[in-house]
Amino acid sequence: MSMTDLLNAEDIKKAVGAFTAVDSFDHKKFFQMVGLKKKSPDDIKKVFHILDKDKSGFIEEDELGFILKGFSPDARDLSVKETKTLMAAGDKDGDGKIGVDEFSSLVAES
Ligand SMILES: [Ca+2]
Repeated sequence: MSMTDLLNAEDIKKAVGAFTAVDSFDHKKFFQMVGLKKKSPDDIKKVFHILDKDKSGFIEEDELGFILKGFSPDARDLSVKETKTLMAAGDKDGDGKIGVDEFSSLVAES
């Protein structure tokens, strides 16, 4: 399963292209633009598992920094500031990583 099996390649390109400037990343707009918000709960979980590169069941801070690359290999890394902001938005229980339910909530809120 790859990201383009789940999301439209053109939408991914546009969404990644909208946040090329450092510290411009807005996860709410990004999840809308990339088409994730419209997807079924199952598909959102599939996207989570793609972003969980080491298959730990969580998106840890280092994986979160590479979240854009998970959508498009040539995308930039998030800055430390963007990564921390996104972690703070997604990590509801404060354990320092994002689980599948937290990710689904984060998308639903966007
Ligand atoms: Ca992980």
